[in-house]
Parts: sequence; C-alpha cells; structure tokens
Amino acid sequence: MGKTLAYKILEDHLLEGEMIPGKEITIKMDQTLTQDSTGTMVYLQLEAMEIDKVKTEISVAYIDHNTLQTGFENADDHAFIESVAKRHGVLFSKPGNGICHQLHLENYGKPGKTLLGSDSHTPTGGGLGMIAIGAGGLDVAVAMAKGTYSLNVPRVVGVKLTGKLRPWVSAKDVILKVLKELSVKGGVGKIIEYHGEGVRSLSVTDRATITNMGAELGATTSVFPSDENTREYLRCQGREKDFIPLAADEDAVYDEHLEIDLDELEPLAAMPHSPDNVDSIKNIGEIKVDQVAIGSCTNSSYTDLMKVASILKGKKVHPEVSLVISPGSSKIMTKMAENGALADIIGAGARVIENACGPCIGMGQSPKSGAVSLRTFNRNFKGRSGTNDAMVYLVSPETAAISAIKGVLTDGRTTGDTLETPDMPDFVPNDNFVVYPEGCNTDNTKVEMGPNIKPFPRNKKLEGDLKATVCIHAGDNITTDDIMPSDSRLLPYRSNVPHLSNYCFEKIDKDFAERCKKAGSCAITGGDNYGQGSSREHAALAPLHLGVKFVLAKSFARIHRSNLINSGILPLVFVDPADYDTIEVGDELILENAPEQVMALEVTVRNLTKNREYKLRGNFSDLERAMLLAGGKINHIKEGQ
Ligand code: MIC
Ligand code: SF4
Repeated sequence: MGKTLAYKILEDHLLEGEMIPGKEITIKMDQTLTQDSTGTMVYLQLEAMEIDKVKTEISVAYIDHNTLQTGFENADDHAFIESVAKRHGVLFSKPGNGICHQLHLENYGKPGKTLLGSDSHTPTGGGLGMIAIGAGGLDVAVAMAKGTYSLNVPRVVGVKLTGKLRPWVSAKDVILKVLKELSVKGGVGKIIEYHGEGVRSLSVTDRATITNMGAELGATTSVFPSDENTREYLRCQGREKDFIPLAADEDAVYDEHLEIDLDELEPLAAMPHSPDNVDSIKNIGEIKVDQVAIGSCTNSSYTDLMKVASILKGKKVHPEVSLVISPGSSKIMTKMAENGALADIIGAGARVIENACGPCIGMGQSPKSGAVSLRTFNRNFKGRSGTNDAMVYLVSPETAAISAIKGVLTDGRTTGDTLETPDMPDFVPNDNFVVYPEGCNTDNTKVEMGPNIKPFPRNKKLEGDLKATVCIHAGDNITTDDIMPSDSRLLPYRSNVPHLSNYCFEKIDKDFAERCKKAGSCAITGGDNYGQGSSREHAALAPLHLGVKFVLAKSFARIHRSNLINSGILPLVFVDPADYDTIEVGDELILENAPEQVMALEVTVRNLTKNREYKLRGNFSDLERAMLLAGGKINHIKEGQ
C-alpha cells in the first residue's frame, strides 16, 4: 500500500509509538520557531527547565508581532527573549526583519524536516515539503529542551489539484475554496496533503499561502510535495543545497479525498466573521470598501507584492479607501526598493508600514467604525482588527489591490486588464537583522528581566473533588481571540498573565473575570470547536490564574486542548451534546474524586444546581493523564527530573 508524503516524513522522525490514526507518537523535532507574543512564556518555561543548549538542529526566536513599543513593556520582552536565546543557542531575528513564517520559509525551512512553532500558522513551512506544526509555547519549549514532540497520529486528507489557475485567481482562492468545503473544524485531527498535476503550477509561495491557512481548517498541518519549483525557490534564496525531492507514492492511500480544478476556480472572499464563510466576489457584489490591508504571513511574499505593485502602477488609490501594505520580510522590501516596485506602490497612494504582523493582530490600522475592510490575512474573527463593528473580508492580493483602486469589491477579471505572475529574482543573502548566539552560554549570559515580566502561573497536583461554578456558557467556534483578546492595548502584557487575565473573555462577556474571582473555583462550558484559532497559551493560562478547573465542551480545537492539558485544566467532551443545553452560568458542578476519574474512559460531572448528571470523555493519552495528575506539563517534567 502506497504511503502519503505526510506519513513518510513522520515515520522518518518516529521515536516512539506506531503510525495508527489517533494513537500517540513521539517524533524528533528538527527545528523550532517562536515569535515575541508567545515567546516570552516559551523562554520563561525554557529557563525553568534548566537546560543548557537546545537539542534541535536550529531554533529561531523572531520578533514580529508587537513591534510598536508604545511603552517599555515590549522592548523589555524583546531584550528578555534575546538574552535567553543567547544563553541556549537560539538565533534571534530582530524586529523589522519580517514575519516569522515568511522569514523561516526564506532562510531556514528545508524539505523533509520537522518544525514546531509557537504560532498556529507554523504550517506555512508545509509549502516547502516540511511537517510544520503549530503548538502552545510550553510544547515548543520542551521541543527545544529535548528535541522531541508528542502528538496523536492524524488522518490524511488528500486534496487533488488539477488544471492551472487563471489570471486574477490565486492561491488564496484555493484555500478559501478548501475552507468553504471543509469548514473551520473540518481539519481537526487531520493533515491536509496536496497532490495531482495542478501542484506543478503553484510556486512555493503559493503553496505556503495554502498551507498557512490550513490552520483555519483546524488541521494539524498541511503539506505539498518538494519538486522542481521547490528547488527553484531555494536556489533564489541561495539555498539550493537544502533541496531534496519528496512526494507521496503514486498509489498513496488517503483517508479522505477532495478534488479542486484550478481552471474552474474564481476569485473568492471569506465574509465576516469567519474564514469559512466563503462566497465568490461575483455573488457578494460590488460592496463599498473603506480600508484595504495587504500583508500578513499568508500573503506578503515577493510574488504577491509584485502583483500588487503591477496593479497599482500608474493608478491612484480610490479617495475613500485607505490602502496599507506590510511586506513579509526585509529581503522582499529591499528587492522592491531596488526594482522600483516600492515607488509604484507609494506613488499610487498606499501606506507602507513595517515588515511585521501589524494590522493582522490589531497592532494599529484598526478600521473606522462600521468599516468594510478587505484584508489578505487569514482570520476575520469579530473584533480582531481592533474595531468591534468592522466588517472584515479575507481576499487575495490581486482582489485587494484592484478593489483599492475601484473603491468597491472587484473581481479583477471584469477589468479586462492582463496580470502576469512575476518571476522570482535571486535574493542577496542578508543576515544583518540576525543575532547569532555563538560564544554565549548559560554561564556568561545574564537573563534580562524587565519589571512587566511576571512568572508564569503553575497549577497544583490534581487532588480530591473538583467543585466549580460555571462562569461562562459559551457558544460554538469560540476562538482564542474571544478567550484572550490581543490587540495594541493587550499585547504588551503577554508576559504578565495576572494583568492579562482581567480581560479574559472581555469581548463577549466583560464580567467573566470578576465572576471568576468571586467564585474562586470555576468552570467554562462551550459548544463545538472550542478554542479555535491562535496557539496562544494565554487562553489557558489566564483561565488558570482565574481559578478555572475544567472546560466542558461539545468538541475542542487541537492546540487549545493541548494548552489546557499543559496547564492542568481538564478539557472534557459531552458524550451527549444535548447536556450542554441544560447548563447555565452560576450552576454549581462537581467532579468527584478527580484523579481516579481522569484515569477512566468516562468522567461523571454532577450539576448540583440542576440535579443532573453528565457523562463526558477526555480521550486522554497516558502522557496527558500523567500531566493532568501532576497539575500540568512543567510539574510533570519536574517530577521526572
Ligand atoms: C494569531 O495570528 O492569532 C497569532 C497572534 O499569530 C497567534 C499567536 C499569538 O496569539 O501570539 C497564533 O496564530 O498562534
Ligand atoms: Fe502574524 Fe497575523 Fe500571521 Fe499571526 S496570522 S503570525 S498575527 S501575520
């Protein structure tokens, strides 16, 4: 029986366990990446593990999320990360160099390697034929300390691509189509593997756009074969030596199938407020646009921005539109300065901002009240732009640029204009933004700790009965942006969980934190796909600080479920989803003899207020059980030392 590419790479890295879907395996992690907003926790945890050098082939600490530095807090975080990176042999990418995923693709990603990143969009590396997985910070800290990562073996969805994309239709439309078909929870527990002759027509940056937004499917990761396009991409980056060809066997067997004819695809948009709320631009119609934002780890590559520049050249941004562009990396910005494309963009009236995440994570450029904002980003959750009533649509760079000129959402094909895909130039290697840790070690490098950096919260050993008051009864598809909002006001406090926890669930229930403080011991209930989106473990750490003991939901998103377990909070799934409807805020719940129940297949929680009994499942692996009993991952590691 032929093998999928995903399983070939996983088997190549297998240290423990068997490749049986749903079973836990431990794999060797070749590379890790962190970014600043999850990074402070990662490096606090790494320090707590008291290791010397990291065990990976390469680990990189990027600064790209909070680069505004409106107070001392961010600069202190950056200095802290840089100092810990030096102590443990981690490369440090200074702010201004670009967005972690774009930079990792350009400089360090290699076909056939594994990568774990403390950011949900780490699967961008799948565009290069890597198994690249997003995880909570603590998992990444452990991957650095031990060079390993444990996960449940995913099933593999084969997406067969045929045909070739037409002008004005792009990689973003491919992934929007997949999202329309599979939904934001369609990828949970799965790897999305692309194959078929259509793959050949997609560049590595096109592929990276597609694997990047596999995160929005909830998938463990997404992967493309490594072929001549991969070799060409690596050659342009001065790294042809890193190329190896990789593909699934001809007769590979996939667990599920999807087929997309690229010839038939049309420009699409994800409408407010979910990446899977997709329709064609033709059907949505010419809605008036107030803001257009181009960039983010999804669509800020050289080829994306060159297409944008060619659309804008000699034209004028519509008077009622604010167009803002954030390039993916310093290399891309440099090239576009050299070849004149930057002048074309600025000449048209676009605002060019720093090579960073910027508006994608609400760090500036919040649109005006009630605005329609077209973004080439990957998430349009309500309020994420920083403006709660903004209507954010996710579109391709081509659609964004032409709409910025016309002032209305526009299907570029209706303009009759031609649009060529630019060739990739040879980039001149430049590592002036990178600080190498050579010569530094734990003895000669001091940790720089600013006053805003507080210790990360630790749970206690699981003991006795867990009695808890329901402090929020949340709905379906709750995002980690809902649980722990992040914007220019809150991002500076990612290293200060006690402060951050005051804003937990703020956007959907502003009284949550106070209610928890009153209750002392609390529970959360949620619907389907609870905790989708970002990898931020703050969405588990803030509830931990507020006294949350367990979360009962219809189903969980992968990374958040792991983050809860890592924090010693029990994620439990209703056996009968109808039980969810019988719960209200204020109900008193009890999970008797918690340590014994955690070891069983089914858990019983009693609702003392409603006099009901609920059956729930944890589906915990042995390792997860051990972590829950110890009160979280760090405690479990310490016990073993
Ligand atoms: C995001 O896109 O939501 C983020 C900000 O990059 C997060 C990480 C974080 O919350 O710091 C992610 O995707 O994991
Ligand atoms: Fe940064 Fe946005 Fe990508 Fe997250 S999704 S890593 S905030 S650019």
